[in-house]
Amino acid sequence: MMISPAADPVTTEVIGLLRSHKRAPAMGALAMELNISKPRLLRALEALKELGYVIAVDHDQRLVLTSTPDRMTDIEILAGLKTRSFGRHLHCYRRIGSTNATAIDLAEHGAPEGTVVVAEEQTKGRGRLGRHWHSPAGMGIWSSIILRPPVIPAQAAGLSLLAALAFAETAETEFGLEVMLKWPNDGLIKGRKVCGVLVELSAEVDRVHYAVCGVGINVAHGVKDFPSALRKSAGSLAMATGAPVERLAFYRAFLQRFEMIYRRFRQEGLSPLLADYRRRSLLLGNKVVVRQGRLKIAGVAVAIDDSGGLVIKHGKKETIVHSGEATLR
Ligand code: BTX
Repeated sequence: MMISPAADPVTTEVIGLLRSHKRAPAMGALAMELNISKPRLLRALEALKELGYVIAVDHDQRLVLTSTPDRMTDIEILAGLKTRSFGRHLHCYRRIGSTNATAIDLAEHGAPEGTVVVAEEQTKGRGRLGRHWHSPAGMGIWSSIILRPPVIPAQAAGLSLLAALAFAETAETEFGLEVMLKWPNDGLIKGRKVCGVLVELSAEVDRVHYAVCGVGINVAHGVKDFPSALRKSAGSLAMATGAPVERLAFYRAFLQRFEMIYRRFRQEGLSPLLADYRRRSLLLGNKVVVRQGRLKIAGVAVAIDDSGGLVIKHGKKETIVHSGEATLR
């Protein structure tokens, strides 16, 4: 089900007014100011309360917005979002199968670059290679962005690296955390996976039609909120900082950062951005195994080349891999 308080112009106006006044007018005066009936205003206030806004009435009967919910709704994401295209078209859901699946559907129907699908909960969150991504309600940021980069498919592979880099830079800037990137697309903090990226492409040999860049960020989980199989490997921003983390503020900062990185990628390609990725690489300089289906490549990760491929040295030979599951040996 979609959540879109912004779709109702009255709700949008009411919340705008409440936000901009420490003490907004009393109910009757507010209805007059908005040129709506009092019952219509009451309906909008009820809808806002249901979404978790706390609106008090002070001794003069004036309305006071005392708190806003940390919910991934269009109205809240857009409040203070400083991007040109990322998130300017927003599809917010309470519960969805997979934001990537819905974004692919929207992209097929012509949704513009920067369109975002975000959900409070995913019931069929996708990882890479058909794996599952655990995405419980209210705990994380489960979101997909539609991109239409003017590149060939091989170049679009770099988008996974850039989304992971955007996560790392956001977590560092917002919280001073140290993030390591496990090629190609895991964001780890204190050895635990906090962020995963799944890029799905529609392309012909010479041209990408669109890329859907799905990003999952664990925000509020404590260890016990993960299924037992993930308790040793997964982490969240709250676990890393040791304090509650507001999803909305982090998400806005992430969208801004990712848009900045992506614009540079469109103008200059991947290679100027890779230094920032390499600095955070968990694998470089270490013994690794990369599995690609049944194929297993073992050696030392010596470089990430300018196309984003991992260069593995074994004996005197070097192999460059562009996809796969890497583990430290
Ligand atoms: P991945 O294949 O690299 O990681 C999936 C693996 O990670 C799983 O097999 C499991 O071991 C582990 N895992 C599952 N859920 C979590 C979690 N919440 N935190 C840490 N580890 C986990 C990574 O795939 C790509 C994930 C992308 C998820 C986003 S969410 C929004 C978008 N929509 C969608 O369906 N997928 C993407």
